[in-house]
Amino acid sequence: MIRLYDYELSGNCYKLRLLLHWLDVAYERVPVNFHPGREHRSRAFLQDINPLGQLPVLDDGEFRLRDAQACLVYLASQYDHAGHWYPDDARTRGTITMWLATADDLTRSIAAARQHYSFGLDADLARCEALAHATLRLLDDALAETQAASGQWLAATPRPSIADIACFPYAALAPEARIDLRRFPAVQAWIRDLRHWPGFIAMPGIFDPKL
Ligand SMILES: N[C@@H](CCC(=O)N[C@@H](CS)C(=O)NCC(=O)O)C(=O)O
Repeated sequence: MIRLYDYELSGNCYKLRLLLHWLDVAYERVPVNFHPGREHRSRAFLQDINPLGQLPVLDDGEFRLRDAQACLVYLASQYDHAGHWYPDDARTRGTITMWLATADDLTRSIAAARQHYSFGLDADLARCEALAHATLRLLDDALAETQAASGQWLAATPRPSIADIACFPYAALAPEARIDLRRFPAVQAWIRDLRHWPGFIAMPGIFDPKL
């Protein structure tokens, strides 16, 4: 059985919960007391689970993987037999990988500022805000172009891909980092579309429109 080292409020952990749910793959959640326990920085966690002191971490039997984007690639490659989430086409995979890298800029900016406002952790807020705006601008321009061509998804796939899952949580959680999404209308439309994709599940701060 897959084990996910998980924290309910983490957008990076939520990416994996979303894909596992959409793939209908059973897994066990191993809750990590990120706040206030800071268990991810404990000696035991650093020694035995992830030397980077970060979540998520995924175990599939003996195989262990850290980094949400790496885990998305693994899960889609291993369990999505229809190939919907990580289509086997060179250009699409190149484009998806480009957005997987961009997802980390949303963690460095929006997640960091959100941790400051929610948990009181230190953050360089001016730097976070500048990087958040630059990254959301990149997303908004790309999505506006796709939407003008009647598409919806980041890698111009007919259905959402792991590129969308990787970038979605922290874009959607931007208001918790005091980033106003009204400047990014194409991003707002894409957030709405993903929330309406059949089988969507929520996390605190990102609501399920069906509920
Ligand atoms: N590149 C990593 C970043 C993961 C990351 O930063 N996760 C946050 C939780 S959302 C974390 O564990 N931060 C550790 C800390 O802030 O001490 C990934 O995508 O998984």
